[in-house]
Amino acid sequence: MNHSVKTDQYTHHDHYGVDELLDSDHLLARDAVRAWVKQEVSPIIESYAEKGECPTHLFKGLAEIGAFGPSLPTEYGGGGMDEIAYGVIMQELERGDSGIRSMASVQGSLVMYPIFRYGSEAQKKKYLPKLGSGEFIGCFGLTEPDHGSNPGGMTTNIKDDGDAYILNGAKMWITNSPVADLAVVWAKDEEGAIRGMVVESDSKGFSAPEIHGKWSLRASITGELVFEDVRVPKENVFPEIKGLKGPLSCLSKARYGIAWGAVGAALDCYDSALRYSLEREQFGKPIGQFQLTQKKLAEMITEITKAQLLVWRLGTLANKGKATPAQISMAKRNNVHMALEVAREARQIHGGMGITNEYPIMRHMMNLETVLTYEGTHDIHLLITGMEVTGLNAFK
Ligand code: TGC
Ligand code: FAD
Repeated sequence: MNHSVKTDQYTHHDHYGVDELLDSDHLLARDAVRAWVKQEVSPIIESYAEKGECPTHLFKGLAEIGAFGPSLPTEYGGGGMDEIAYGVIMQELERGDSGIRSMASVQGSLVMYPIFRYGSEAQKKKYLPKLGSGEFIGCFGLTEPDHGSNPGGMTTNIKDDGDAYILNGAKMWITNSPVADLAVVWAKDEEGAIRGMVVESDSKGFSAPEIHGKWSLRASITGELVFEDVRVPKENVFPEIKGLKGPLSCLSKARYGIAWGAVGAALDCYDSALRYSLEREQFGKPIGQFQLTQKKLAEMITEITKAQLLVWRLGTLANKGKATPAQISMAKRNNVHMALEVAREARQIHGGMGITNEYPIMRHMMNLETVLTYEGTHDIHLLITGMEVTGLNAFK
């Protein structure tokens, strides 16, 4: 398929000297990923999004720039960096496109991380190096057709059958499932405990039909997972972890990356709007000279700056192992919502041009509608914060 090519004019915006809070490794990682996005993603992304096609050839490049599990140990296929490096990498990827960041989030935080954290030594050795190098693509199956915000209600189940379990059920909205070599799947055992396992996609009874018709995250591939009497060898089940805290702890890792990533999408919208406001003239002057345009731009960069500081602080807590799930929820909710608002304001500044694929705005805006919903919806994260401040649980 032919894809048209675009030039990326992005320049970085840092109004509070946040770069001074980063060390040389963070800056090196950030600049390398930014250069890769400019060269490999920006020229083609509008075209792939328009056609609703995933640029799967980028998986290898993502592996090469260290986007899969940046903060996991190198001996297990990760990047051996800290949590802030992981964050800045996600920010640069999502500056390119939320779907590209999704490719990396799922592989690193929802497939490699659970195997690293909960897998047996044999599982780690078998899967992590190949996932880290992009030789294997993974996906994460938690959500079901009837259980999205409430994954604890899942009905996908395993039954003991000697040296294997028999897996039955279905998962819905699974990023990368149609192209995955393996899936990390969460299912209930015969005692009703949630267990995690690695299911290889060539197993008999495994299928992953693609979901079509998305207006959002169009450059990311999404599918179902259907299990019909799939035999899962017992050695593929995570040995110790039981209960919802298994998958939720992986979500904490991925939500952290999204909180950083959303700032990237916002920065790209702001950057485009600022440049447009200086170039576009109406009534004999640049539209950036009108007070109402300046109000929009000033508010956008103020909110972006607050979000940059929020994730930097979250990163310093994460580096000490002290970032709580509730703190991560607050940052994910705030930053994704902020990015969506920035995209909407940027769209207005671009006038009619803002609805076209000449500019990245509508693509980011549509992508962010998914980001607002997956990994816990905006309102679920609000209720997590509400629970923390009141001590009262709205879910029970
Ligand atoms: P609840 O009783 O509160 O908790 C069950 C157990 O889990 C523990 N826990 C966590 N542990 C680690 N990290 C977290 N973030 C945790 N949140 C809770 C909790 O302490 C408890 O432990 P224990 O020892 O007492 O058993 O569970 P609940 O059933 O009441 O549900 C709470 C709720 C609603 C907050 C939770 O279920 C939730 O977060 N729902 C949202 C579901 C969600 O985020 N799904 C995401 C699917 S994956 C996805 O979207 C990938 S997109 C990929 C991409 O393309 O980027
Ligand atoms: P529902 O849970 O049905 O929610 C519908 C509405 O009800 C929402 O507004 C919600 O906030 C609200 N609501 C629900 N409960 C409450 C409550 N207690 N109080 C107030 N309001 C409430 N999942 C995976 O497992 N793996 C993936 O890789 C993955 N990738 C995805 C990719 C895409 C493109 C999308 C769109 C989703 C993906 N998801 C994935 C699923 C995603 O996590 C779910 O869509 C999300 O958790 C919400 O579930 P739901 O869509 O079933 O909505």
